[in-house]
Amino acid sequence: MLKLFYTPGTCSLASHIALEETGIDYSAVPVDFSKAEQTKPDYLAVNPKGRVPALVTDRGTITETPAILTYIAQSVPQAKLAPLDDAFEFARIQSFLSYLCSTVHVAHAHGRRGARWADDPTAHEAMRAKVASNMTDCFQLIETTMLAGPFVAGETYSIADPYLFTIAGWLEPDGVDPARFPKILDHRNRMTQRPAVARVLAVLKD
Ligand SMILES: N[C@@H](CCC(=O)N[C@@H](CS)C(=O)NCC(=O)O)C(=O)O
Repeated sequence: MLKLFYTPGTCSLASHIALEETGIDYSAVPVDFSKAEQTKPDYLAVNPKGRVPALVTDRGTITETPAILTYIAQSVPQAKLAPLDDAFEFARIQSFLSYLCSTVHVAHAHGRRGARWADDPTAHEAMRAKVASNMTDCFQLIETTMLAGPFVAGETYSIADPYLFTIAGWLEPDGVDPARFPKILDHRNRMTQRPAVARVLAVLKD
């Protein structure tokens, strides 16, 4: 059985929702950041990167959200979470996942995790000060050129949707008013109406 290591409020939400959408049996194990569990030997034995998510399979552990999402879509093809038999459309989904992972998530992380990139507290402050404008630029691009609507790939729901939903949830904490992005707001509302999303959010509240 697949086992997902997750932390509420983090990017692990995307993988959590995708697993729930498949309907397969899986277990979800919380990693408590308030106790720095991600840095402790027990968790580092699961994921030496010290980050969530990590997905433990019977063949080993997968890290990195795009890889986990793709693995879920390919392992449970009947859930139809990606256009597996269309190389071009699948590449477009992968392109979207990569953008969220390598650009948008990193822009967000500059607000809280500046110590990854600099030791100087004034540099941390300078990084924090850029988060709202960087996130605005990223979401403007998504709104106008990447989100077909109503879902990322158009009418068909895919693994790109829980990932967008997850990262769009960081707009307000990053000081960006989501009202300037009507398609992204509509996407967020549609997502919260999905039973799988509601079930995961209920688990995270407990
Ligand atoms: N590129 C990784 C990023 C994983 C990541 O940075 N996760 C954050 C939560 S969103 C984390 O575990 N942070 C813990 C820390 O920095 O100590 C992915 O997409 O899965």
